[in-house]
Amino acid sequence: MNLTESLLHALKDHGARQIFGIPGDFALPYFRIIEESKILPLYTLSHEPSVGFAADASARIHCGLGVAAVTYGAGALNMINSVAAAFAEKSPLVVLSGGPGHGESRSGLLLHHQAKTLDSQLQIFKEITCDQVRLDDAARAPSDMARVLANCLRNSEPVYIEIPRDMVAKPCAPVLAEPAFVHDRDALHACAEEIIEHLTRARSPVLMVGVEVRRYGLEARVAELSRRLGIPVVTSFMGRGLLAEEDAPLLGTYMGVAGDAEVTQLVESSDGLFLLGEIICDTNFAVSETKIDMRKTIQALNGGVTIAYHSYAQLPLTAVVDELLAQISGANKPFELQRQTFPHDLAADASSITPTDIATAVNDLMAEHGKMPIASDMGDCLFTAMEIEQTALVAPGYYATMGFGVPAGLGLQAATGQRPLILVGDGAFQMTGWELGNCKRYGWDPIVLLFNNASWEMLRTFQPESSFNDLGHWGFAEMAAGMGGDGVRVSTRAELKAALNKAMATRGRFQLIDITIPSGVLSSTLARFVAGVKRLNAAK
Ligand code: TPW
Ligand code: MG
Repeated sequence: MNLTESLLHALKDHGARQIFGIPGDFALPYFRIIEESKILPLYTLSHEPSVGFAADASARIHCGLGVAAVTYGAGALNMINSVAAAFAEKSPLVVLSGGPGHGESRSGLLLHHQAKTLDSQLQIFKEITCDQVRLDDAARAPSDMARVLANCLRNSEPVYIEIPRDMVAKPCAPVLAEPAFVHDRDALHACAEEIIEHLTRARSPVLMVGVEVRRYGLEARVAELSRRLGIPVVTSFMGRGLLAEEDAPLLGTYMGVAGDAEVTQLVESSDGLFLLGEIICDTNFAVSETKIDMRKTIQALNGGVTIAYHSYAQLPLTAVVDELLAQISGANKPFELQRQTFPHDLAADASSITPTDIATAVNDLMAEHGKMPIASDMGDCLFTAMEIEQTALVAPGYYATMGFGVPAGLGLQAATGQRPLILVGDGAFQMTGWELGNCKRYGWDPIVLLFNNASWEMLRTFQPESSFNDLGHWGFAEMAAGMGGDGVRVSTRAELKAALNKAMATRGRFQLIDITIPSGVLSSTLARFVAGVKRLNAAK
C-alpha cells in the first residue's frame, strides 16, 4: 500500500464517506490515487470555500468525518473561512492539502502558491485546526495519521494533513487506530451523581441541547435521558434540528427575546439549566433581556463538565451521558408537553410572499410528503428556518458565514442520498449559488428556495440609511437552465405553492425557486430579533 492509500483507508475507517475537492499541480498526484483507488468517492466542485462547506455539512449530517481536499496555497488558503467556520462550530473536518516535494522546497527559488515561507500555510492552519501533520516521513506517517484523525473525532474539530507531492506513492504501512481515551471512572461517577443531585433539587430543571450532542452521535441517548429525567428539553439557536427524529420532550428553540415566549420564560427562570454540548456564544444567549448567569448552570462541553463554580476535566460527553443513563435507570417520568407550534395551511392567493409564508409552504410540503433535511445559509432564511417544523438542519448559526447554504446542501445529498431543501438569500446565492452547476454530473437534485429581496436585508435592518445594501435584480431563475436545472420566479403565494409542488414532483435536476420578497419584509422571527437587539442596545 502507498501513503495516499493508507491515508484513504484510515479516513474511511474513521468514518469518512466521501471527499470533496479541487485539485492543482501540487495535488494532482494524490488526486490520481483518490480517483484510481476508489476507496472513497470524489466530488469536485468549483470554488474552495464550497469544498470546505460541503465537507463540513457532510460531517454534520452523518456525525462523522468530512474530508476537503485541495492544492497548496491558492487552494488551501482559499478555504480558510470554511475551516474557521467548522472550527468555531465544532465540525470534524479533515483538510487534505498537496504540498511541495522535498527537492523543490530546497531549490532556492520561491515556489508558485507560496505566500511567505513554505511553512506559512501550515502555520495559518494551526490557528483553526486542533492538530496538524506534514506527511514527510513514510515510516512515521501511520502513527501521525492515527493521532491526527483520533484528535479530529475526539475534539470534533478540524485537522490539517499536508501531503508533499513526492510522498504520495511512497510505500507505507496501514494506519492502526488509536485506542479510545481512558477517563477517570471515579471522577465520572462523582460528576454524574452531582449533576443528578443538582437536577433533582431544582424546582424547574431544563435540558438545553447543543451541537456536540449531534457531533458525538448522542441524540437517541440524550432523548432517553430526558425521558427518564422527565425534564423539558429545548435546543439553542445553533442546536436547532437536534432531536428532531427522536421521541423526546422537546419544547422548542431558545432564542431569548426573538423566540417563543414560553420557551424563553422557561429557560430564563430555570434554577437547574443543564447545557449539554452547548457552545456558549452570543447568537445562542445574547439576545435576552434576562441575562442567564452561566455560573449557576451545568455545562458539559469540550470534554469537561462545569457545575456552578467547579469543573471536572477530561470527561468526554459520551461518557458523561452514558454514566447519567447508568445512574438513572428505570421508567420514564410522565411529562406534560406543550410543544412550540409552527404555521401551516398557506393561503394560495395573489398576495405577495413573506419569509414566514415560505416557512408555512415548507411545513405544508413536509406534512404531505414527509420531512426533508435542510441546509440554510445566513440571512433571513436562517431565521425563517426557526418557523419550520423540527427537522434535520445544518446552518452556520454561530460563525454566521454567508455562502454556506448551497454547497452544504450538496454535501447533505452526497452524504445521505436524501433530497435536501436549501434556504438561501440572494446575497449569499451570489457567493456560492453557482455550485448548483455541479449537480448534473452527480445526479443531485436539491430544491433551492432563494429568498430574493434584492438586498443585503439583514444589514439594512441595522443600518437603513445605507444604499450599498441594494443588490438590484439578477435573473437567477433564468440562469438555472444553463446550469442543468429548472428555475422559476414566483411573486405570489399561489405561485409559490404551485412551484413547490412541481419541484417536489420533478426528480433528477436541481429545482431553483427564485422567490420575490418585497423590500423591507422580514420573517416574524427576524423582526423580533432585530427589535430585541435594538432594544437591548438602546438600554446599554
Ligand atoms: C462571508 C455579513 C451578514 S447578513 C448579510 C451580510 C452581507 C446580508 C445577507 O444577504 P442575503 O440575505 O443573503 O441576501 P438577507 O436575508 O439578509 O437579504 N460576508 C460573509 N458572511 C457574512 N455574514 C457577511 C459578509 C452579512
Ligand atoms: Mg437578500
